[in-house]
Amino acid sequence: MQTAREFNFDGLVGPSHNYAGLSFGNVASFSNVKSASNPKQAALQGLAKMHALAVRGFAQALLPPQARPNFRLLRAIGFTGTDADVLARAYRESPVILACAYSASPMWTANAATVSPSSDTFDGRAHFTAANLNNKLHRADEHAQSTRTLRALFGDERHFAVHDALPSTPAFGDEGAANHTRLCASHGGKGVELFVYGRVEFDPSAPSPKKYPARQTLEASQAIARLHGLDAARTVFSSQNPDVIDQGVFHNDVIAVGNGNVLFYHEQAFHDESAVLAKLRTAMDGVGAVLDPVRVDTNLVSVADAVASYLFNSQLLTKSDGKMALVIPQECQENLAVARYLEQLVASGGPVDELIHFDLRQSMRNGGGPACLRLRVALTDVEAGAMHQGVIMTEALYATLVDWVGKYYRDQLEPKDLADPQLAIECQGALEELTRILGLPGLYDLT
Ligand code: SUG
Repeated sequence: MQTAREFNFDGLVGPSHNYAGLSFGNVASFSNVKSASNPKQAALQGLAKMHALAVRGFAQALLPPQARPNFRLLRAIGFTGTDADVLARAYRESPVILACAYSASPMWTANAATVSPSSDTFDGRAHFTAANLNNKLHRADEHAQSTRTLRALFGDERHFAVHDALPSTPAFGDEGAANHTRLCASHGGKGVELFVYGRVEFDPSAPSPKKYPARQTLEASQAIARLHGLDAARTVFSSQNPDVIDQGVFHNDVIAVGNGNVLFYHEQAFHDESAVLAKLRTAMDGVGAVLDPVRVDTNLVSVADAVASYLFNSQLLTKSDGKMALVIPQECQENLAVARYLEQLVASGGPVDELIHFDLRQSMRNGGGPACLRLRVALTDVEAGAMHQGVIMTEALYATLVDWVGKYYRDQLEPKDLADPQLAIECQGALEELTRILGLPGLYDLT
């Protein structure tokens, strides 16, 4: 077994971070629609998390923002003329579609792709499949840039395979790593991959939510397992509890998170809790790991409190002493029930003995917590050396990016500002400089 580390690739928040209320089923996105955002603060909050975790010795990198506005989308639906004409007419005729073209959503990189480390796959390479995110117009085009970015970072085909997104049709609705977690004895050894889906396209009798959409299908999860060449004995598919989707749990990472042999989850997360635990135990037995379930009962934390605080949208990080830290948003400490639960969790002598909290309010107001902001990629030392190095968080990169944000980002953005042609020019200038900072010329397809 090779030594391996889990890198967290956080999404660098882009200069047009805004609140457009585009995600039906995501309570925070819906409740903050059309409020003013602060892109500068959003980017600095995200960078502060990356920096603090890198300083603590966790492997930390970033994924760059996507080009905004998405002129390809606007032109494809009939807005023509100069860039300024396109923006003015889109704002006049369909401000919501303009907001889609300006969406902040690529910052939540847990939705960029599903990742299987090399120790799990048939050909010993790390596999990535960009998520098609086809449930929402504002996210449905992200996969093109996500694929391009992942190929720029993980271009060495001796070690990495980056697959195109699944066909963009409801049967293959795929939201990436937000509905996927990996359990193992150690990151470098074989693992068990758990895929959680919200509905089954070709089985109308399977559980599905009534009110809000289920974004991930079983068919999509199965396709990814096939593409990545996962071993069936180490792959578990489980249905999310449709009732919690209807309470605002639009991705499974809003109600469960796994790391190492620990599954931290809410009692109501799964449609059939005992079946999923039994399957995980059997599969983990095959890789020499013993499941350590940390189950949170409804009488301690309700689903509503979990959704409001994002307790489960936390990062579980293994420290050098083998214990785990839970990275939480500060909303967890402001929610009485959750704060009380967390106090008891760290005192319980269980796997989690530390809480690290961050102010991520700008992201939280759009329904994105610490776990949404990062894509996990477990890499052996050789693989880590083979990926593009310019995105790894260092003191120097942090300082450069803080200056860059200071130079290009506004500290207030209201819905009407999306019509300002100057904003598009500022975004373009910022990304041009970013490609130089990160050493990624040609990252964006601006044709
Ligand atoms: O897809 N919000 C994102 C939040 C994604 C959170 N990711 C994970 N749970 N992994 C979404 O709903 C809101 C955009 C807006 O309304 O402006 C948005 O897209």
